[in-house]
Amino acid sequence: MQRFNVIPLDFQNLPEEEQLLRAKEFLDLCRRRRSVREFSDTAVSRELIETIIATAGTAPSGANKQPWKFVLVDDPKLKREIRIAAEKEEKESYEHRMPQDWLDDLEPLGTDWHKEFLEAAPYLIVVFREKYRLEDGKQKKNYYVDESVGIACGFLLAAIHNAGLASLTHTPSPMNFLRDILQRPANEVPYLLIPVGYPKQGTLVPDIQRKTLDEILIRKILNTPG
Ligand code: IYR
Repeated sequence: MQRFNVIPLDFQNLPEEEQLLRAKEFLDLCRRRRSVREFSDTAVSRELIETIIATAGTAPSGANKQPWKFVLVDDPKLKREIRIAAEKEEKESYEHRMPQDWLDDLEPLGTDWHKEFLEAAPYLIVVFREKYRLEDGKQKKNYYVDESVGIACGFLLAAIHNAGLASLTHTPSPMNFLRDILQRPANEVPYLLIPVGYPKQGTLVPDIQRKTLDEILIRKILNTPG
């Protein structure tokens, strides 16, 4: 295998105050992101949503294989088909498959098997992970596929929020029906379903709290703050 050519790194050295300012602004932005389950029918421009998906595609990935596909759905007929199939699985899950502990953990969030948002949101982004690639009819390996696609979804969610749109990370289970409905090949496995749009006016969200920094950060460092 030939090595890639190398090019100078495009890297911006920022003054420290600006670094901290940007980091704090980004934290503040991310703190205001919430999962939304009620969408208005306000349209989202194609250019905006496609720019956001391009951002997800900038994520790092194992051996740069970029093992992801983003299926963008706005067709009401397809959205309805997805809703019907998702609700069928979710009803079965909520009523028979999910253990009581799980149902108890979801109770405060008020979720159930009804998935109106799958039709209400102007766009659904269905993320697929490519468990292998097909090149000249041969199966080629991808690496760290779950990690890579998870990171790309992180970029995607941040880009959606940054653009002033709302989203939900929805994981109907099992979700293989998405491959059939969206006619994706056997090497692609559905990973996450993300409705995107504007929140319905007056949307209420659960008053949840994020863990504090001291709860999530374990410091093994020599430097004392100064
Ligand atoms: N997939 C189901 C259940 C569900 C599971 C978790 I973990 C959540 O944080 C939220 C919902 C659903 O979408 O309702």
